[in-house]
Amino acid sequence: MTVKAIFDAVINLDEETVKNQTQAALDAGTDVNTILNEGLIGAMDEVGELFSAGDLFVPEMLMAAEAMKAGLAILKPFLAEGQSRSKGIVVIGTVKGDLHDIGKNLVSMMMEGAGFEVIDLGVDVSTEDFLKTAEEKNAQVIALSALLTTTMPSMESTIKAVKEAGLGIRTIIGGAPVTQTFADQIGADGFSSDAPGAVKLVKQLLA
Ligand code: B1M
Repeated sequence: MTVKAIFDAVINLDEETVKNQTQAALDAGTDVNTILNEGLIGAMDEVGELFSAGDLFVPEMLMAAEAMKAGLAILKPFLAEGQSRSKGIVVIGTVKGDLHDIGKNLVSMMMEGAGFEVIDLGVDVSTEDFLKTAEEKNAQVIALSALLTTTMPSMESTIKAVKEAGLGIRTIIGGAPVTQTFADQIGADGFSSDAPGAVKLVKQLLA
């Protein structure tokens, strides 16, 4: 049993081994933050790099994310507040009128894997719900996903409302039809074409 075994099991998409090794590491008294940062989060960073390099594809990335989440579920009771500080709070959702959630879920999982607290509002999320939740939870970032050209305007209205609220909340957008040009046009703070890129973007915005 080593933290490396947890890391390797995530890379190998082996959810059962991730669960067993995470439990074994806890039983052996390994520090929770070491398991989290060097085992689970470290592996997801590596998965992101492999994806960006074209050495790993979306299905594998989803499986790795599921394996990581299984380990995270075991650690959760031990991650007492204040012990393992979140890197930031992100409110995420698929915009109003849009029911596609596979890519958004991937972004959400990768962000959790990277150590952010993610509040996932699901699909068909209104501007009001994004803003209200971000305000209530003191989120630093609102992350918007859209898969339909017809729902992209919803991103613009949400970003406009966020700016008007003047709370300093940053916005990032993504989804198959979304481009950097569109992000610039509507005043988003960032755009990424994929989930690992969205994680990098949030890390940069909150650095
Ligand atoms: Co729909 N659909 N769909 N669909 N669907 C598309 C998007 C479409 C391109 C298919 C096509 O015509 N070729 C087309 C949109 C055309 C357009 O607007 N230009 C389309 C359509 C038309 C529709 C309906 C209108 C069909 C109908 O009913 N007539 C309808 C709309 C329903 C609605 O939302 N109101 C509809 C419904 C559905 C299903 C429910 C059947 C299903 C969704 C199931 C679900 O999500 N739970 C579905 C699916 C599966 C697709 C396709 C085939 C696959 C989408 C997907 O999950 N890809 C899609 C065609 C396609 O994209 N090839 C299509 C895998 C996923 C991992 O990728 O979501 O792109 P993706 O996420 C990527 C990046 O985009 C990025 O990261 C991920 C990779 O790392 N990303 C972000 C995503 N969000 C991000 C946020 C970020 C950063 C990056 O920061 C915040």
